[in-house]
Amino acid sequence: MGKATKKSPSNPSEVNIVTPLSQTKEAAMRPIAAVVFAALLSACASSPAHRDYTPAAAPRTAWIVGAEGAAVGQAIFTDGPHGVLIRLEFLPNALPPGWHGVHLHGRGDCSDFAAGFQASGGHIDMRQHAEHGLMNPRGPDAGDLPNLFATPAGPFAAELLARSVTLGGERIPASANQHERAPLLDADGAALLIHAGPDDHMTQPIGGAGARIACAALTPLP
Ligand SMILES: [Cu+2]
Repeated sequence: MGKATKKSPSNPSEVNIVTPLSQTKEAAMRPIAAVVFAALLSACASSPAHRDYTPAAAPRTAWIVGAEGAAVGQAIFTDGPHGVLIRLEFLPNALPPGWHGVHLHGRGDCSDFAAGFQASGGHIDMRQHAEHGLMNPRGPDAGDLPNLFATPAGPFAAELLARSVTLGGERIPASANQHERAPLLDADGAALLIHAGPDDHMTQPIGGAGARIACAALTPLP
């Protein structure tokens, strides 16, 4: 702390804070609440994202294929104004118990389960951003997602919002309402990959998440 933080009596915001309230707190809050409420109403009414959003594609469901090539659950992808909502539903014992990294990879191909799902390629937009990691100041990739926790027994499920992608085939440029969104259903599709261990959201290139153990492929409809 240096000279920049030195208190100045001429700072108007500081004067406002120390001025004693001549009215009760409740009475003071009433006009503020009315202004905030009016502002919320007008924001909702004027936001194109709330009023006019047309999904880039209809919702899609894909099997989640495990390392043995059998279905271990399903992934439902729904396009929305702020990203793609992904609901994951797993059968009992679908994954080893514990945390698992989840990413969107650049190719909709889960056919090579015996080879560790290498056909799904790297993370979406790996080359467009400097680094991987949701907690990395120089990241993230569009395909980076929060971790998932697999329970020791019984079915389990999760929902994730992938904010940097669209379920359509065209890239959505950045605008006043949202940042750039990469297409999942471009020519070679995309895949949701689940890794053996957790993603630390920082380490290159995949957060130390380890092997690919499950995969759900999305490909454009013929
Ligand atoms: Cu990955």
